[in-house]
Amino acid sequence: MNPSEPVRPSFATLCVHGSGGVDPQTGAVSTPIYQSSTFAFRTAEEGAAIFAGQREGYFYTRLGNPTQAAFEREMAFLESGEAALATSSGMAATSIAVLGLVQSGDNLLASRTLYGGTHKLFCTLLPRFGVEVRYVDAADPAGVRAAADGRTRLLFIETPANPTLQILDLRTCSAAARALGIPLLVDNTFATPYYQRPLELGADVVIHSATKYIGGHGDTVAGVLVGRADFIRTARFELLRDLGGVISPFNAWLLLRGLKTLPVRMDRHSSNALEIAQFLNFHPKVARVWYPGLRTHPQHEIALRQMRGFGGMVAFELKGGRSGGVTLLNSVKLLTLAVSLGDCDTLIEHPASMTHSTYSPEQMAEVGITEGLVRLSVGIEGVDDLIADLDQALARVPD
Ligand code: LCS
Repeated sequence: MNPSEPVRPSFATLCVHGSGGVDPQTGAVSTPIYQSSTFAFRTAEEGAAIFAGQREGYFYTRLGNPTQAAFEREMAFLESGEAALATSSGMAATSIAVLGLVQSGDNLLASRTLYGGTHKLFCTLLPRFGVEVRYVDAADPAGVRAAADGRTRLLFIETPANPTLQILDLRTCSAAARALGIPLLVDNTFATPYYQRPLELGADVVIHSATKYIGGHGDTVAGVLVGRADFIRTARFELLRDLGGVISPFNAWLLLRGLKTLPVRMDRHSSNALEIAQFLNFHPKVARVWYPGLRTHPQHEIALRQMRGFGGMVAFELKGGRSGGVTLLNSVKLLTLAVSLGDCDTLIEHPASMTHSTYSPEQMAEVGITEGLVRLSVGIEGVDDLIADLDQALARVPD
């Protein structure tokens, strides 16, 4: 290493200290919450110049706010991107990113296994505006190429995918997108930038439901986009401005607070999840377990190459199918029967009837969302307590 080069602090240090340090005006260690919808101009000329984009400055919180900006700076830094845009939800981030790139008559390519809300946006809303979504096996570059034409504007993937934890090779996907001259958009919600940084592997835009691990406490709905400065500028001033899915300053502050403990939480989510996956793997009532950290996971090698850890999400297939799943969900005591993920609390849900009920039965079959599939968002509780609860609930599932 060149001794004159500044040493980049570790990811954990960056999470705690942020990219900006203490508030320069007041010395506040915790970023202040600028709970203001509007910002005064010193003169009419200054107001006109800021509105015209000729001068930097805050003027209205839908278009920027210092607390939002602090969170955006932090996310851009942690994801190795140039800039970020915070939004009111993960779905707002996804819709802004996609709508910024397509027009009526265009099409986009998407991997088949996606969060149910994203899938619904692609299957129902986008077609109403003349945008066709073509589902592809994103692991197959020839198939991706064959599905594209002159009106293809982007490739959208999720890895690890919700709910089956399928892993896509980010380098392969980015090479396929590059060959077509289209951007690769990656939903990085499950991995977080602590475990996976798609922009470093050739992706163009990273999307998060910050509701999940970024916030980390189940108390905030929010999203964020990270990418090149010009893309984010367009997203802010041409999409967010019109669609209005802005994050509140208080929620941006909650996310900044969440980021400070991201690595500590992720390490715990991950080690708990691995132990639970191993426990389930040997359980007689369980047919199959999906966790990228298990050697039996079909894309374990890819996960090892591109992720620094495997995260807190586990899916498993009960031998007892749907009725086994219902019994299990109704029998847990410590685990919480709820959707969402990435909270400190362990959450258990049934994708086919809950998060992915927007898929048709044929689409579910295609991606392996069966009636017996159960999804766990493993929290940070004591893992022995979690295993004991799963054990007693599985004992009630009929053979
Ligand atoms: N991307 C992924 C991978 C998600 O899991 C979700 C939400 C979203 C985007 C959308 O984010 P939101 O607008 O909710 O902040 N996933 C959910 C889930 O699995 N259960 O409830 C919500």
